[in-house]
Formats: sequence, C-alpha cells, structure tokens
Amino acid sequence: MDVRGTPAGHGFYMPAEWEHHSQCWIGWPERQDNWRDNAVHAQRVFANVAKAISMFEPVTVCASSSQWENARKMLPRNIRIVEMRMDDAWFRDTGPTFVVRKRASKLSSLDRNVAGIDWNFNAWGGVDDGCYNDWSHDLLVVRKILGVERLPRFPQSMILEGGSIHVDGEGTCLTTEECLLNKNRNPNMTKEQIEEELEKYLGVKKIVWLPRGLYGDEDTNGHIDNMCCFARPGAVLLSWTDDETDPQYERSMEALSILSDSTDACGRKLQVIKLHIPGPLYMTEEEASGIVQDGDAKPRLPGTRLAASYVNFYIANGGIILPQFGDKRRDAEAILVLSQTFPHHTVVGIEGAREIVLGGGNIHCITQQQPSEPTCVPAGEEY
Ligand code: KQY
Repeated sequence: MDVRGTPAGHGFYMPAEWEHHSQCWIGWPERQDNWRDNAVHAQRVFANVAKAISMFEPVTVCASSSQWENARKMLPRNIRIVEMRMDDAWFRDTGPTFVVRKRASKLSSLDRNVAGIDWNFNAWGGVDDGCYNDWSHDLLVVRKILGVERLPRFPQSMILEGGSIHVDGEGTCLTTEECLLNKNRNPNMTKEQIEEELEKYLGVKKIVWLPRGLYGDEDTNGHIDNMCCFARPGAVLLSWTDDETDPQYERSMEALSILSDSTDACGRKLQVIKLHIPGPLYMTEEEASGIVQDGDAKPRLPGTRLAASYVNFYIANGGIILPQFGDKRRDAEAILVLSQTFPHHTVVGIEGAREIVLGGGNIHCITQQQPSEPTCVPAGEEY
C-alpha cells in the first residue's frame, strides 16, 4: 500500500541497525559481467553470509527464476528463498529502507508500525556514469519485498542508496558529500534540500557530512557504509590507515577531524574507533579475466584498487557478520576490534569476502535488515 505524506509525518523513523530485526533480506548474484566465473565464487560467499546471519535471525534470499533451484541447493532449509528478478544483488541499495514507529500519530491512519521507503535509484550514477545501464528490475525490488510482507510503502523521488546513509536511531545520520552531492544523483537539489528530505524520511535531526568515502570506492562514489558507521549512540567506527603514502590516509584524517569536532543529535561528542583497512588489495589478471567484459556493466580492470573495508559489516540480532580478506594481520585485528566494540555480540568472520569486493561492495551492501514491528503506544498515552 502506498502512503501519502512522509515517514516522519506518520511518526516513523529509521532505527539503528543494532535494534531487533524480524529478518534479513539478501539478493542472489548472477550477472556474468560483474561476478567472475559465472558468479560461482560470489554465490558461495553470499551463501556463507546468509548461513551466518541465519544463526541469529531469519533470512530471506531472493533469486531469479533461472537461479532459484541453484540457490535452493546451495542454501539450508531454514533460509527462505523467494523468486525475484533484479539487475544485481545489492539489497542495501535496492531494497527498502525500513522505518518503524513506537508511538501512534493522531494524524496517521496507518495500522502498521513498520514500513519501507522506496527511494529512487539510478544504478549509482545513471547511464554511462553508473554501474550498469538498465536498472528497471532493481526499481521494483522494494515494491516486491513490501508486497510479500504486506507493509506500507513511502515512495520517494530523490535518488538515494541505503549504503549512502547510516543512522544511530536517535536522530543522527552519517553520510558523504562525495555521494549525496554528486551531480550524477540529484543534480537539481541543494545540500539543504537533501538534508530536508533525509529529516522527513529517516526521522533524523542532525546530519554529519564527511567529505569523502573510502579511496577506490568508485562504484558508489564513496558510500558511507565502506567508510564509517555507528557502533552505538555517540561512537563510530572509521576506516583507517597509518600509511601516509596511501591515498586513503588523507581521507581518513579528514574524516577523523570532522567526526572529532562533531556532536550527534543528542549533543554527545562522537567517539571515533579506528578500524584499519586491509591490504591495499588489487584486482588480479585472473580475476578480471573471469568477468564477461562485453556486457551492460562497467568494465572491471586488472590492477584496480579494491574498495575493501571492515566497516562494511552487518549487525544481526546478537551477531556481527564481518568480511575477511585474507590479510591475516588485519583480519584478526578487525575481529578483535569488533569483539571489543560489540561485547554482547558474537563476531563471525566470513572468509573469501574478497569475492564480494570484486563486485564493488561487501556484506553490508548485500544485506537489508527488516526491523521487528514495535508495539505502538497509542497517541496521547505516551509515558
Ligand atoms: O556499497 C554498497 N552499498 C553497494 C555497492 C554496489 C556496487 C555495485 N557494483
């Protein structure tokens, strides 16, 4: 059901990822011009991500009709598989941004307390500048998911991907200028107009802008979910390097200085936890040669710096699902930092996450949490 008005107008806001989920949605990779060797390696890693998350919360995987049987064979029975066509498998960006409300609004006739935002989408930059030129099936993913769940839909004409925003659930949003102010997204909107839409749709009051995302994250134009995320209210994890010769150094330093000078919507000074990036890692000849390069997708070239970051993890109910890249020292360090940062969660490292970064993202980018539906306090009975 399409809703008129904005989520905030109906009393909704986007909860933090650490709030309880009813399930996690994941797409199934198959396009040969993005996933090498007919997507077999990516499918193995996606399946491992789905299995790891399913130890903590229900998982639904969406696969095209031609992949449904293969996905069914590769995934255990406790994972639901729904047939769904899509252009690629990045549900963080093409799935709904779920919002909830805990208090009824007198102005709202909605009888559900969880709903989804359907942002506009142009495959990360539109024809020629984006990742592929036909995203017509991606545009339907939100309606299909909300339809399966019988949840209300808030349509939005502004182009935005879920990986370009992070919230603390207490009124603060983190994002990057490199992505949201990029002329390939909403060229006719000012920063103030974009802020206004974020406030009305995510229910936030304060937006912390980092100038740039992770070095090499050209697919997304610097999504925040590779660079920085909330660990809890008042604390963020930041992709980091101590190597002054690495172009990432300048970006991390710039972000650190802004974050350290920022307060959140509740007036707290932000604590910054550094999370070292792996590598640097580059696409090999062998990897690039396994990708069909004559398709509709942007070419993948050997020697390209991979946008690899441990910040791109997923918070499940009681679990942290963390990419591992085969950099022994940094992989182990990331497990340690995340275990200390989330002492009440079990950290599960996913080996072979390099296969996802070869496609342009990581675990956070391929997942979409659906928050549990709160029991709503009736309007006028707040306590
Ligand atoms: O960072 C993300 N949220 C998604 C990455 C998508 C890359 C498309 N090739």
